[in-house]
Amino acid sequence: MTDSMHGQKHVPGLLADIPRQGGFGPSTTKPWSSSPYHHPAAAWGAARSVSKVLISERELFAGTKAMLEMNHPVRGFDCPGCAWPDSNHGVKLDICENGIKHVTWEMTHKRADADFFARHTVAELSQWTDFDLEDVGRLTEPLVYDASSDRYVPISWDDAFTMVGEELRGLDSPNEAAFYTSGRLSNEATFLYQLWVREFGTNNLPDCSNMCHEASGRALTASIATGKGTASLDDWDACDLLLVLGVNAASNAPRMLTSLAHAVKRGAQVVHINPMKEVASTRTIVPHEVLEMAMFKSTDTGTMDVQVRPGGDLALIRGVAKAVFEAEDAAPGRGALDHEFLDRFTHGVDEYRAIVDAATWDDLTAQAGVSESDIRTLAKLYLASPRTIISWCLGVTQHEHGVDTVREFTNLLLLRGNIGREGTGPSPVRGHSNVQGNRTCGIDHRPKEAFLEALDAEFGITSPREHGLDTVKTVAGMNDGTVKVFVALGGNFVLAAPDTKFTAQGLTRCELTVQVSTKLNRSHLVHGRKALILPCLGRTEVDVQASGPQGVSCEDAMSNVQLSAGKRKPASPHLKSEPAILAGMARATLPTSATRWEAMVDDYDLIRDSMSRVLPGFEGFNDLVRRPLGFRIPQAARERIFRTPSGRAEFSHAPTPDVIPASSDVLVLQTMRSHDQWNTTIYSSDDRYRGIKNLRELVFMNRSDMDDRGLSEGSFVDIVATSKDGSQRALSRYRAVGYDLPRGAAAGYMPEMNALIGAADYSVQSDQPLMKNVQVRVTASA
Ligand SMILES: Nc1nc2c(c(=O)[nH]1)N[C@H]1C(S)=C(S)[C@@H](COP(=O)(O)OP(=O)(O)OC[C@H]3O[C@@H](n4cnc5c(=O)[nH]c(N)nc54)[C@H](O)[C@@H]3O)O[C@H]1N2
Ligand SMILES: Nc1nc2c(c(=O)[nH]1)N[C@H]1C(S)=C(S)[C@@H](COP(=O)(O)OP(=O)(O)OC[C@H]3O[C@@H](n4cnc5c(=O)[nH]c(N)nc54)[C@H](O)[C@@H]3O)O[C@H]1N2
Ligand SMILES: [Mo]
Repeated sequence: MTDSMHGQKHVPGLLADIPRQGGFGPSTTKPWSSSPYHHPAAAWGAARSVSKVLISERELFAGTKAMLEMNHPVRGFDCPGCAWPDSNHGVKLDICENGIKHVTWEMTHKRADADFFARHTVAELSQWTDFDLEDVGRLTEPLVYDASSDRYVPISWDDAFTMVGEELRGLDSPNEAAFYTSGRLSNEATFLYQLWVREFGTNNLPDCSNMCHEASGRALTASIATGKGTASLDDWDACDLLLVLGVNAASNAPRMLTSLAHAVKRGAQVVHINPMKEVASTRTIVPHEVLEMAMFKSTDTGTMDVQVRPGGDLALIRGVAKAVFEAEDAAPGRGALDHEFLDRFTHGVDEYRAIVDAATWDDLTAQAGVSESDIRTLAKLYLASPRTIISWCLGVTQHEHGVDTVREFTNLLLLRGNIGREGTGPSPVRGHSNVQGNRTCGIDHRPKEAFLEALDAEFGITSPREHGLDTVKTVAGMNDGTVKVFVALGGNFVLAAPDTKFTAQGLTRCELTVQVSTKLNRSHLVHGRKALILPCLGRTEVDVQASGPQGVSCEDAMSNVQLSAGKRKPASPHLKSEPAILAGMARATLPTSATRWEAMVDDYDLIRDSMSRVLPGFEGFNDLVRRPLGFRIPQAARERIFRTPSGRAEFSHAPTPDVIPASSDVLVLQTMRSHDQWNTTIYSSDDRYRGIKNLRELVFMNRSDMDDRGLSEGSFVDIVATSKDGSQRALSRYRAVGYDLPRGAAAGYMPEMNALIGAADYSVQSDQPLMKNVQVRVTASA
């Protein structure tokens, strides 16, 4: 490795670059192993894995009870595990392994209390793995960093709020502060958060969506004037063809397995498009079908697998469109295209057709990495299907051409009128349990004028109009000194963002960092000159305010909004709810504000009243949200009303991108989650469905690519990534593991591999970091 290697200097707070087994997860000296997984997804392995977590947390009974409360309409709380909707046919026990792990993790009996922080300096904690940090347990009281002892020490809530207020009011401009949201914040807390930030005077609201589905939002807004999917769970139950692209459903949206299995059972076609063959594309034991589980009966969850080249999805879908146009030419007006829909509701199909015609099969197959005959098979399925849904996740969005790709999905759907009709539509799989609700309720660094006008009218304020900073620009701003205060509502920014050392360096340059969190994590150790940790209630806990116990709401990936009320006793009597913490910081920042911060916290109904007047579709919010199954936010596009500038659904006309690396020794590395992790929270160093035990520092490769480099299974390798700006970043002594991946593709785990992604490596279409498109060279370690 060369001296020009980027960012080799160690940043305080980060784990030093010493080789260890287990990555940021629990360190282990047990032998690692890799062997193919041959069982259906979910199944008994899931049950065993759940009981391991429950037992290790000594929460078997409480955990089971909480599971039963989870996702119950009205009485229950919303599962914080993912954004997949609950069954809308009454309550089924559609619980999943990873939801249970997630909830148990929050309910732990362990505590990170003041005694703990008195015993350990920050320098010492920095040497712990991220697993060990979170494993200390729930935070119990507000803490402030004390530089003289290098420790976090207790501070009163009032003093903490005062510190935030004084620091913010002392800035030369409100734009010198940035306010991050991780997608777990409730709608009510979100609304207060953005209100505080805009009343203060900035739109600097970076969020985890900037790393997740920014591309989907931008693409769908441009095409059909809604930032969200239009399909509902009923549509999933009615469709004839499901195209599922770039998602590891068995690990990251396990309740989707139920929908996939039901679809296959009733004869629908389910096509999985992914460079990796994930277990969700084969079989599952439907999580809630106890009888099936007892009989070891599994159900197919896929009917076809397409192993696309990384980033090749646009070319693949364009190939399908090409075959659709060919079918139309072969039998004009016989139903290949939905002419009536195209004429009445869309704009730009002729230009689209011209682009598709001009694309050659040679080019499309090379870019997609899929043969013409496979693409034609896919097209046959599409032409034979009266109702089609296209669903996708990060394998599509975290690429350079994410926006164009999602727009291409919409193009394909439009050709056959697969929008605004039962059993059809685009259907992105969202990540965090309320990431979609956060956007709906105002977390947006590029807010729409109509929203700001309504907000200003409700509160008598003047919101700033200038667009704010997203995640990537916030990190740059911290580094160049233009962002001086960083507030995070949840999340683990330093590990979630790309270019770990650059992000860490940025955080340490801040005047003040404020982390509102439930558990200790790396972002508390990589802190500003002043730093606060403000501990909040978790989703499972009861939230009592002056008017009594409060509920909050969340929006799932299919626009359903439901009330969520925790039942458990809070982990500590000193915790505050997120709305209360936000109101406290807001009052301290805006002492003369006319907003009734205190009253809204006393009774969240008042927050919802304001929301009902500001947010379209939320009229009567307090009543709607108390309906047994909540409500679905209306979407014009579902009714075939497209509020684009032309008033029609817009075809996009993007060129076919070149996604083949210029140099043949470059691999396209994607950074993804293992089965046993939740973003930056790593439960164990296993990845069950990919057959991995006790290992996270690995790179999955095609076996021929390994042979070419003289690597055998488990060989130590160095991975060197070259950024868009030419700078290089490296990880050394990772293990090469053979996997069923196309040649030229590689995969490994986030957040460890964020060290490879440069600050310049974001999509110019979506501003999303290129987390699935890291250009690397892999060589045997010296
Ligand atoms: N248990 C659990 N659940 C979670 C999370 C978690 O960490 N743990 N995280 C939540 C969050 S915030 C999110 S955003 C979601 C993330 O859910 P996923 O999108 O499933 O997340 P990843 O693990 O990044 O997996 C990316 C998938 O895309 C595929 N892929 C990579 N490149 C390409 C490509 O070019 N084309 C195609 N077609 N596929 C590709 C990969 O092989 C992999 O299957 O899950 C949410 N749910
Ligand atoms: N290389 C690479 N990097 C990625 C990705 C990738 O695929 N590859 N994915 C990106 C994506 S999609 C996302 S969404 C981000 C995730 O980024 P983040 O949302 O920033 O990270 P999380 O790991 O979900 O946050 C975990 C922390 O949240 C806190 N927390 C948990 N529950 C609560 C709660 O109820 N309230 C509050 N206030 N705090 C709570 C705990 O302290 C916990 O340590 O990572 C991104 N980073
Ligand atoms: Mo996400």
